[in-house]
Amino acid sequence: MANIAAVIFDLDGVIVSTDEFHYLAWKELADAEDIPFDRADNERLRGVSRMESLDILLEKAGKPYSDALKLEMAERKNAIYRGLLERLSPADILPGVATVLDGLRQRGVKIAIGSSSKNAGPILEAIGLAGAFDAIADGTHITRSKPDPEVFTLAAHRVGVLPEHCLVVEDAHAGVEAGLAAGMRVLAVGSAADHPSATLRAEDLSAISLDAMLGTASA
Ligand code: B16
Ligand code: MG
Repeated sequence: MANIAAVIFDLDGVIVSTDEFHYLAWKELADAEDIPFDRADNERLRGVSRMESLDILLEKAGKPYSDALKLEMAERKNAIYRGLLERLSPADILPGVATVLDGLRQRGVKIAIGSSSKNAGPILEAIGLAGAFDAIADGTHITRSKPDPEVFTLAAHRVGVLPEHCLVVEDAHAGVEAGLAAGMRVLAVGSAADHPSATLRAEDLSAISLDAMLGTASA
C-alpha cells in the first residue's frame, strides 16, 4: 500500500468538541419551533452542511417552511452556535490531537483540515491552532457538502499530495463516505467508529499509534 504523506482532519468532533455546541444550538431552535429533535436525530447532522442539516431537522416539522424562513432559521441557529463558541478554548481540543499533530510534523507528514463548517477559521483561532495546519479546506471553499469528496480533494490539492497518499480522520458517517469517495484511506473515530467501510477505527486520536495511522506498523 502507498505511504501516507498527508493526513486530512475533519474539525468538529475530531479536533475539537464543537459537535456538542452544534447539537445544543439545533436543539434550542427545534424547541422554539416545537419540532421534535434528540441526540439520535443529531447524529444525522454530523459533517452535513448547515442548510442540509436544517432540511433533515425539518423532516419532523408538522408544516412546510418557505425558503426565506429556512434562511432565517439557519441564521438563528448559527447565532446561537456562535454564542456558544465564545466559551471555546484550547481546553476543548480532543484527546490525542496535540500528540498526533506533533508526531506527524516530526515525520514530515503534511497536515490539513477538511471541514464542512463555515466557522472553521474562528474555531481554529479560539483553540490556538490557526497556524498549525499546512492547508485548510472548509465550508467557505466548497459548493458540495460531505458525503461529496470535494472538501477532501481540495485539501489534498492544497498540500500537493495525491489522494492515494492521504488519510482522512472523520467522526461522521457522511465524512467517512466522502473520504473513501475521494480515493483516500479513512480513520473513523467517535460516532463513525462503527462505519463498516472505514480503513481504520479508533475511539479517538489517543487510542491509535502513529504507525497504525500511517500504515508503517510492522505486522
Ligand atoms: P457550520 P465538520 C460540520 O463540521 C459539522 O459536523 C456539522 O454538524 C455542521 O452542520 C457543518 O460542519 C456546518 O457547520 O454551520 O459551522 O457551517 O465535522 O465537517 O468539521
Ligand atoms: Mg465532524
